[in-house]
Amino acid sequence: MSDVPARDREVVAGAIFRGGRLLLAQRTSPPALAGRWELPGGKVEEFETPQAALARELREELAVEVRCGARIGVDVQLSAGLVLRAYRAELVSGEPVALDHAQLAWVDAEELLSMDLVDNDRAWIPELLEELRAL
Ligand code: DCM
Repeated sequence: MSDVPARDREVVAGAIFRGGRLLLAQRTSPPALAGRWELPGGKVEEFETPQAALARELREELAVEVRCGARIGVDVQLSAGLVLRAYRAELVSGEPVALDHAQLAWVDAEELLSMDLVDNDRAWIPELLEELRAL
């Protein structure tokens, strides 16, 4: 038995801002979440950094290269041992396309408030709004 506590596995999500707007992606699965909007991302693999995982997920899902920036918003506990965190992501190359989502949307502050976001991501609305209103 080790005395070192197990660290939470992490799900990372990217906040991409451009021209006063934030990129949202509409989920296709699972059925309970299909049609609802999220910051795109996914699970950090074993031996992968959150930054590398975010870059990999956004490459797979949006066909873009990003540079992972600072954390934004609170930790969201998904289940025992699984935590969801948002990071700023800066577009380095490519134009986002929905490879894994139903569609994408670039929203301003007002539109963000009207989107049907997945419950977990609603925790980040204050910081996302603050950023959009400062742009
Ligand atoms: N998830 C979330 N919000 C995000 C990204 C992911 O709530 N912006 C959740 C949905 C799943 C888990 O994280 O419970 C893993 O995500 P995925 O199904 O996209 O791999």
